[in-house]
Amino acid sequence: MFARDHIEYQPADLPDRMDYSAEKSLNEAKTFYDRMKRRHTVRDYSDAPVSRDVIEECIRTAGTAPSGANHQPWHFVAISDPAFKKRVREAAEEEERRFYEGGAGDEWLKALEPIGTNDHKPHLEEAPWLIVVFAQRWGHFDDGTRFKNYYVPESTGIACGFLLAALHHAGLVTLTHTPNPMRFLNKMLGRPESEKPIMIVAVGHAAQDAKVPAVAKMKKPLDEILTVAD
Ligand code: IYR
Repeated sequence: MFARDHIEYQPADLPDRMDYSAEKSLNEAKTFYDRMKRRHTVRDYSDAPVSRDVIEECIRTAGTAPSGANHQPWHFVAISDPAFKKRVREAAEEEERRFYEGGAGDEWLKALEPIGTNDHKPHLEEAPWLIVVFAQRWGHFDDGTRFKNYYVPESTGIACGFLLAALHHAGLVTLTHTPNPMRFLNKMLGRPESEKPIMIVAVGHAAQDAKVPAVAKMKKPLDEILTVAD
């Protein structure tokens, strides 16, 4: 990327100012909430294709996320090759079988009952794209020596949030999938040891008869998630 050890602080004028009136600000906030509350995690995909261009634009958005020391400690692998998706599905299902057969523990399995998940993951093949998100635990200078990354879980979590919002905004549906452990993805996708797979995001269009778990739409009311000190 760039020689990180040679960058000095240089102030730049704030670009892209948005000095909205209070009224416009509230309207924009409402409009965005209205859009985001229509995002649903979907497990049933149609075979309608999604162009690589859309995926690239959404990953560009993810790449604008704030990160510790602006190190941008993430890498995305976008997969549309059916043979690759099949291999990811098979490996993920193998891990999930262990999870659902008891590895998760009784309390966790009970918590998942209302979500209706199991070890069967056809969406990993049916969705036109899988985006695998890797967190870079450390980076490398051009000479091969390592540098530390900071706030890696927070930074990559924010980038994943941006990615899901961008995909939704583009009219696509997603499923965040976290097989555990996910190390098989490093080998399969040729990613280095410094990177930890944190999420597979299935992306596509919802099947005509797609269902979601009713419980997933029960969001906590504002007074439960917000305390104001004013
Ligand atoms: N990774 C498993 C289990 C799972 C765990 C949680 I926490 C969920 O919210 C949903 C699923 C799976 O994908 O089935």
